[in-house]
Amino acid sequence: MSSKEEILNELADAVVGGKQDLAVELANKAIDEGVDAYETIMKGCAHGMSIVSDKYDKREMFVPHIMMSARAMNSAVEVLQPHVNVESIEDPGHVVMGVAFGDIHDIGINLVNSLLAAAGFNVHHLGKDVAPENFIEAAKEHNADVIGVSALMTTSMLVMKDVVKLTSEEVPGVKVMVGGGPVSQNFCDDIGADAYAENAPEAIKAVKRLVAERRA
Ligand code: B12
Repeated sequence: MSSKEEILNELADAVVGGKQDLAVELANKAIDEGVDAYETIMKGCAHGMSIVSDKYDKREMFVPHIMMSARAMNSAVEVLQPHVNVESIEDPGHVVMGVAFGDIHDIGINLVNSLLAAAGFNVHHLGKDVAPENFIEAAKEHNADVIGVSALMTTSMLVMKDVVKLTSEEVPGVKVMVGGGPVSQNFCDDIGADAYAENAPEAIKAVKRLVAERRA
């Protein structure tokens, strides 16, 4: 029998190494041995992915490796997500999520979406390269509490400003949350968005706060 730390470290290593089958095997092992599923996602999968991003920045890893790591991470998260203890809130809130127009980076937002769904939120994911009007349409259709926009490029992050403007004109009261590599709290304040979060766990906290504010 392996210790919890061993399983989490091995899972993080499997993500870093892009070993999909091993990552799935370790995710199943974590469940079998009673390791908390949320902790396994954060300390195994997400931790592995943050090592990968650091290695990319230091030019120790390249894009093909990152794609293999993301695939391994997503497969492990798929195994773990149904085991996360969902809070028993009757209607925890509807969140429309998407990657800003012109941007196809979706590894990070997929991680945020998995944790939001695991936390019990109704997530309506619009995918990547989403025009501002499509966020608004979806917010109307799903009676959204929060719109979440992701951008990984300094060009596409500018689209967030249009989403904020259209939201206040067409669906006033709906909250806008922004995130992704180049985005910061300062940028969030500048464009008048309601929340910024640096990573997936912080995004969950932000959505909880925004839903509560909207319904207050
Ligand atoms: C993987 C990758 C790709 C993959 C994307 C695959 C995919 N399906 O996502 C591919 C190869 C396709 C790609 C393409 C390009 N890429 Co690229 N890519 C990356 C890379 C290496 C990793 C990004 C990543 O996945 N990180 C891991 C995840 C887990 O982290 P994350 O996204 O930051 O997400 C976390 C948080 O930010 C937050 N978060 C994310 N979204 C949201 C949303 C909300 C609402 C909230 C609250 C929080 C939140 O939570 C997440 C989890 O904790 C980065 C470099 C880097 N170090 O970031 C470059 C990078 C983003 N790419 C870059 C560029 C330039 C490009 C290309 C233009 C290259 C080219 N010339 O073709 C194209 C863009 C095409 C397009 N139109 O979008 C630049 C952007 C530069 C800039 N500042 O504008 C970067 C920074 C590389 C660099 N240093 O130059 N890329």
